[in-house]
Amino acid sequence: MCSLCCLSKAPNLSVINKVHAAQHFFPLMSRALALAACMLSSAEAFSVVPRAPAASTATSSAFALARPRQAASAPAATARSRLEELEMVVKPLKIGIVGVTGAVGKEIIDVLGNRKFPVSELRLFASARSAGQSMKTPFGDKKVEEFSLAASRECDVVFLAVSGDFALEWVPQITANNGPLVIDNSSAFRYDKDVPLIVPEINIDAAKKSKSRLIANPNCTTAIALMALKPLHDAFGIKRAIISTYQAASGAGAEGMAELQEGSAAMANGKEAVNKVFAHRLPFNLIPHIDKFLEDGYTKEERKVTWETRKIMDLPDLPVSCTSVRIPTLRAHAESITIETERKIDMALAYKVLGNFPGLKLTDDVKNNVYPMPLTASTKYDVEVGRVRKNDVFGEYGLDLFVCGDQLLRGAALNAVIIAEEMFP
Ligand code: 2RA
Repeated sequence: MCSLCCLSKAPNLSVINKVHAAQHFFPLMSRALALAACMLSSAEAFSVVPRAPAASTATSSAFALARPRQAASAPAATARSRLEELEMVVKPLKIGIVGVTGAVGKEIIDVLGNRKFPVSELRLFASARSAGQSMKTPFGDKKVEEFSLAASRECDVVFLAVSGDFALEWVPQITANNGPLVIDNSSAFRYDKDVPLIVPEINIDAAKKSKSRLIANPNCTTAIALMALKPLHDAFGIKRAIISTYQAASGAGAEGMAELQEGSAAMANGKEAVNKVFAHRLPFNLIPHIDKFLEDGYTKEERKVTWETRKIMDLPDLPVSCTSVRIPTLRAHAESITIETERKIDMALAYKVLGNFPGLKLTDDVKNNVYPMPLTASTKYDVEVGRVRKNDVFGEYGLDLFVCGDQLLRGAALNAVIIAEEMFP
């Protein structure tokens, strides 16, 4: 039986996960085509199939909701009418990206192309300095425009990959009077109670229920950690978490990456490395300092992990302590995580829920030296999780694990694009 047929009949996968899986087997397949294939290869794919309870709350994905629920029990529709339904589901959108010359902006363009996002028009916005430049995109060569409110409001979705100050100034004006949906990568509005803060596989429902025209994309470190913590919380209940991070230069943008690359090249040639972006030289070093220090001794980066974990997981009192460290890797963050749990750990269940969670790849075969690493997680959509073991301090009620995810993808562009996919079925 072909992979797609197997997928379409998989009993405990929702359609969104079948689509995820189909795209995993056939990376160049567009999301629409993957959905069509899953739909056409089995009438069962139309039903809202209950998933393993611990795997995800993403059963109400856009595609799941977009499909007619009654189709599950209705007589099988013809292939033609299913394709017609599909065309209704995937409506091309006018997309604007602000900050296209930065590392995240460029990734958003690529992710839209790779995922065959239905784009009717792509507008690339940047500062006056970059306006007029031509950029090659999967949607053809495009000219960069200077950002303007009027032009951004002509879009259906606007991705912001710029500073928090820019977001504070412009988001209220872009979204005013039912303006475009804005997906903001900055931290400006993340802690506003009326603004959904979303990792789509975890809490897309919060965005769907919200009236807000703004959705905040989380801090990269938080998004990567939560891809593993959510299924573990559903299975065992997380009581507290301690996280130590190993964060790549890309967290400081294209300038941070350039400083690492140029500094490493300089040192390899016996010269000094210059540091302007980072507080100290990054090559052959690590720096336990990301973002500014707060009164309590934590850095703001570390507190973002605490605040955002609580909001996304809807666990307002969860104790989370984080130490954030910048290391000389280019674009994947790694994190060592210890959790204490409410319920006894069952290792088989832990592996099962981690292995089933969409967007997470169980990478844990220590006999063969397989574990998450920046080397293997970079440029990948999935977050890797491994080194999963009971924790000696918390005994039966604790786990240690190691995660690694691409900072520019799950930590920024990919997360933002999946949000848009889910919001515009
Ligand atoms: C960093 N988390 O790694 C930040 C970027 N959002 O610096």
